[in-house]
Amino acid sequence: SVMTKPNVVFVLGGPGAGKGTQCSKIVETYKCTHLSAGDLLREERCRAESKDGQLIDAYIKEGKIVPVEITINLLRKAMEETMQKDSSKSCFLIDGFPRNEDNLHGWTRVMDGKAKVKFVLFFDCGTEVCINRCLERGKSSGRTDDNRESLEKRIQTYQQSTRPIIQLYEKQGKVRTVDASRPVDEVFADVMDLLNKEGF
Ligand code: UP5
Ligand code: MG
Repeated sequence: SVMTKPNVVFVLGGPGAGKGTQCSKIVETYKCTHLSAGDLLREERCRAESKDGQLIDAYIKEGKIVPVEITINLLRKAMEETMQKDSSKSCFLIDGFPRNEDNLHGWTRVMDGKAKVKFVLFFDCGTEVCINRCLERGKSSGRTDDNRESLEKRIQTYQQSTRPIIQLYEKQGKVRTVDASRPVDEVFADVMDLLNKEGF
């Protein structure tokens, strides 16, 4: 059967900006599938047979961006599986990707012509708020990168590598920004307005 080309929204923003939280809420209301690149990498790290496990582990702790060959294959597989199970699920929220030029090149190489990137949903949130949210979550998350040392590196990587990607999309008129420093429900109200305007 002919599969329709899925629509993709890249969901970006600093560590703790609320990407995961907002994506969970979006899928409750809209026919979209949430794929968090970070979650996929953390799952892959845990798979006993994964040869990439140690590498992923080290990169995440250091707040560095995992080589795209690994990430793009996880994303592609997850998208294919979703579409095989339910062909009506033709909208993907890709959370936390692309984070740098390497990610963007990998996406273009593997997914160009196979999916349509509609826009970047950018959760704009100050550094202090981001850090405090992650430290708070770190009390119970078990995430190896929710500590001050890793967080400084995550923030630095975000500023140096991910912001330029957002700027690149901005120049193409493809960024939709939401002020993510407010309470969850206020942020989500803006998200809904925006998605409705985009015809979701
Ligand atoms: N919270 C959320 N919204 C709130 C609000 N409005 N008000 C108050 N509190 C709010 O939220 C974080 C915390 O804040 C939660 O406790 C939440 O309740 C609260 P969350 O929704 O989880 O924010 P999110 O933006 O998803 O934060 P996350 O920590 O997941 O962002 P990161 O971008 O840092 O993490 P990610 O999982 O995407 O990546 C982790 C690492 O994986 C990267 O550092 C990198 O090493 C690696 N990675 C790659 O190498 N490549 C990739 O493509 C992706 C990841
Ligand atoms: Mg997340």
